[in-house]
Amino acid sequence: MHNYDNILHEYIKTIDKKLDDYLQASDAPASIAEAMLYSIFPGGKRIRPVFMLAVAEMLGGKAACDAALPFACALEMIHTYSLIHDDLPAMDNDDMRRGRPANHVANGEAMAILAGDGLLNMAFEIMADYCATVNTSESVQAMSKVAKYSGISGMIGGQVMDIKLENATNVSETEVEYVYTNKTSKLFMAAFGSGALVGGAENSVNVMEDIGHKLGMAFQIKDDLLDISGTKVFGKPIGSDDKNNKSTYISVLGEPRAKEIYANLSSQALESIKTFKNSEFLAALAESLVNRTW
Ligand code: GRG
Repeated sequence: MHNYDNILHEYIKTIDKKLDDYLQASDAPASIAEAMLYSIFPGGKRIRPVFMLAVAEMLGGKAACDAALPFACALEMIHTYSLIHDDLPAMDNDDMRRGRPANHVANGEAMAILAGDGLLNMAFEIMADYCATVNTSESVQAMSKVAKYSGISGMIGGQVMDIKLENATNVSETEVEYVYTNKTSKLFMAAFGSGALVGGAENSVNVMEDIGHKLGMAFQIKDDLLDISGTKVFGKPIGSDDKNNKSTYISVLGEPRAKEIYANLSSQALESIKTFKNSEFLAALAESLVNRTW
């Protein structure tokens, strides 16, 4: 879809330009600035910030999309910090990320830890500065949501349980669901929920977050399926989950059931998106994400 590609390209260009502005504006020592830039550029799919901008624009128009930009950049910085830390020897110990050496391999472990910390702090500085400028309850709620869903009641909590379940036997579906919901879905929920808040659509926050949850779960199951099928070309090495003895829907429930859950979540999320006006781009984006082969 020609128009879809153009819109996606424009969103990514806007996000990348703003990320660059934020990072260039700091007076940090060159070594840490370079280590932070190393993981932000060239980026990955930018799926979370694009979702946030698309949700805000669908619900609140162009002005809402502009207002969502600081939160979208903050979310991408938090996502990137999590990838840097996840690759460290103390965590998943992966040497490659996005097709090139992981941050700690390129910049050393100390600088990689600090680059992750630097991105996390900068994310909150950006959101706090924006909230102080516009002084609205919606913006403060949006920041709070990003904080909660990336913290111990979200991504960090999911990562903790993921580590605890490594090498465990008799892992239940509920335990894996907790990990997927928190480690992966919560950042998608932050994108959808904060996008709705900044889009001035408080009434739609819950339904948006439900869509984010389902898409995040489907995204993670797809990631697991790609990890075993050997078609993942851009990301962690193939078979990474197996190497780390991760519990996944595939290892706990079997591949056919994992595929069934994935298909149900994807179609429910898509159906729900399509109930909104002006949802063509968001629906196409969600569809391309769940159908990805990379
Ligand atoms: C270190 C606190 C802390 C958390 C780490 C996000 C995470 C938690 C670990 C990364 C490993 C992983 C497989 C997480 C599940 C979510 C996921 C598939 C992340 C990769 O996201 P993409 O595919 O990455 O959007 P790109 O490179 O495209 O940005």
